[in-house]
Amino acid sequence: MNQNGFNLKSSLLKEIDFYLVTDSGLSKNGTLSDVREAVESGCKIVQYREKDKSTKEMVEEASEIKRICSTRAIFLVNDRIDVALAVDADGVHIGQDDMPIETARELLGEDKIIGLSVNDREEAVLAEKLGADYIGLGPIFDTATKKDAGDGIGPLKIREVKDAVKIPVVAIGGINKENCESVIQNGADSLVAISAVICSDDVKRETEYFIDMVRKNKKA
Ligand code: 3NM
Repeated sequence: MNQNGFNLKSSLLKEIDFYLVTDSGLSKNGTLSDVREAVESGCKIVQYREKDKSTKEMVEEASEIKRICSTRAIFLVNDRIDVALAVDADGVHIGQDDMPIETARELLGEDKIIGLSVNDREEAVLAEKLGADYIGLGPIFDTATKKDAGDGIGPLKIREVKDAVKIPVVAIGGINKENCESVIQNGADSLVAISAVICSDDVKRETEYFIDMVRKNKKA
């Protein structure tokens, strides 16, 4: 996944439909089961987001997730560049208050993927300038999953951001089956729906639903 540099990276990212982010605190069936089911359903990108485990546990779990993703899905680690390096993940996803993206790039090298969370057009333009490979834009709707996410910006803001950058825009925050079409119709390349997928009994079914919905609405 990572030896062919930027062009492959950006073309892979453009093919992403549904993006899985893990959360062991919310998961009904466990993080490894969520990853397995989502990847088997065709999910092409997985972000390991873990706030409650020790570094040792994280390295062990990340290493297993990498094995599950293998050549089937891009595997990123949220925030923890040390964990990403330890297991040779495909990259990281970082927030505005995490390590500066320039430092993350120095540590990870040019061929790894770095995604950055942004809240508006200004942050998105800066993220692209600083070398982010994609942006996570959110929260689109109010969400209880991330306590400090702030108020939803609304789907119309997606178009504004999409028109300002060339890198893929992944929408996140409060996205569910009822509101997801508006997210893609307003220009998002991909979406994350954490609770809507991993709190369900059937992660496979929910993943397939979101993948189909994104594909249909991108074609429309
Ligand atoms: N980041 P759910 S919102 C992890 O706005 C995360 O950057 C956000 O969870 C951001 O799909 C969020 O359950 C939580 O609402 C998304």
